[in-house]
Amino acid sequence: MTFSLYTRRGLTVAALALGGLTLAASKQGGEMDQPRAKSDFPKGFRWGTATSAYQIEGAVQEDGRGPSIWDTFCRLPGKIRDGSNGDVADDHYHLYKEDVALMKALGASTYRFSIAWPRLFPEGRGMPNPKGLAFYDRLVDELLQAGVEPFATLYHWDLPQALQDRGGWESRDTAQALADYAGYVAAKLGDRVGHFFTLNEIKTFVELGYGAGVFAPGLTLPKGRLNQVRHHAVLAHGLAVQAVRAHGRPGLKVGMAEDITAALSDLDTLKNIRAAELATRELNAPYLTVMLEGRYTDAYLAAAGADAPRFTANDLKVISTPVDFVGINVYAPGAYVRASDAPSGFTTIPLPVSYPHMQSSWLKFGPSTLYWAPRQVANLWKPKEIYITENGTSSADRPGPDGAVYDLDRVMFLREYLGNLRRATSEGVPVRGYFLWSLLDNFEWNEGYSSRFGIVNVDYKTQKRTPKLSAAFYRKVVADNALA
Ligand code: PNW
Repeated sequence: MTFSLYTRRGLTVAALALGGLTLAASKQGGEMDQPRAKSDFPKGFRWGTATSAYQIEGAVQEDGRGPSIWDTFCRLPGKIRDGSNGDVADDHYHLYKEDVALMKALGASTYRFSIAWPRLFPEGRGMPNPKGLAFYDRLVDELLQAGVEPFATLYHWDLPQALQDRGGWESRDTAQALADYAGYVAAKLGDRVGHFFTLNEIKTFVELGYGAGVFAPGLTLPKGRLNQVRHHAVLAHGLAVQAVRAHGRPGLKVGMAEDITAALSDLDTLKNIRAAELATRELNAPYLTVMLEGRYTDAYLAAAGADAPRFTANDLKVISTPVDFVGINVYAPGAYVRASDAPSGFTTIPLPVSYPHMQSSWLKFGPSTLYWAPRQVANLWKPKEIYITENGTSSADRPGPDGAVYDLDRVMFLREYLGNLRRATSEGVPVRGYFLWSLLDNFEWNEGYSSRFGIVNVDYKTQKRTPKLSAAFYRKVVADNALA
């Protein structure tokens, strides 16, 4: 590639980003712009972006919203890297129309957002707050008007503080409270929202919030109590699936949006591929595996010993209530393994310290994870439909002197991961859609605003939105339903 070509394309991209996603690049001519063979995704494949309430909405004291565990946690000194909180975030509560317009400009046909439980039930249960629901009524109507199909997550980590005060996920009652809230939402929004996700990434909020203590509510529970928290959370999922079905219209679809720990094999021989699949089943034992099989694996129960969760046979039935689809969040390889003679059938290969990662140190670069994870889910559990409910990356991107954001690392990441997703769909793995995390830079939990995952830059001082290079990239993928 010559320098002059780079410059020319650079300028084109700058105009594009500043001009609000008008795609002029293909009109520029030159050898780089010749049409190439397209690699298609299946017809009707759903392309979207994803966000969550506490990370973008702000307006935490408005219209009767009650406090959540994240409002409380952010006030604890030293817990959030930049000392920030979600009080204002992207001010999406007020700017949602602008944000829906961004989605429309992107050409995305779907949007995954979450509903803030403490807006609807400030105390977690009891009397609903109609003003809280009214916001999601407005948002859903705006989306539908823009031709964007709403996919709603019921729980993206913002537990009402009032419920935490009564034990939070250590209490079995919290699972029932979530189901009651889920049924209410399905009754009120289910006429217009056709897809619901129960809980987002049980694994992440349990491990980091109740185990490591680095996420809200900041607890470091001993093993037995932690296993009980895991159990209550998957129980909440099953109860919520039933509640959504009981209160929503017929035909409405419901499933999970779980962080899969996907094992990759070090060398893809048939034996190793099988071992990796076994490893994935085992590594997700208290989460996806119990939700989809209705049993805790023998190895999980044996390893837990006296610390195993207390449960009934009926609990397992509820937890594994059939779902309409499996949603998986896929960012990084969960482990590298190979076949072995050990009882488990696999052994784990350590990562070299030089193994590459994106801006976030946990975000190891492993594009083939987006091939193997859905393929393993399809082989292990045979779901009718799979959604990639999150995929994306952080980047230390900043607007340049020309105002544009050249997040080339994110474009590279998306191109490689999507190429692997396409391999999966072309082999018949039933992936029906993909939600890019995230539409906007936003409040990245304990990283505060220091970590940016958006394809649209947010200037937190002015709330100005500027689509990045990756937005132009994604817009073209969506328009072509293909990778160039
Ligand atoms: C997911 N980890 O969180 C969440 O669903 C989003 O809310 C979040 O913004 C996004 O991924 C990006 O982080 C995770 O440390 C947070 O392995 C941390 C980890 C994984 C997922």
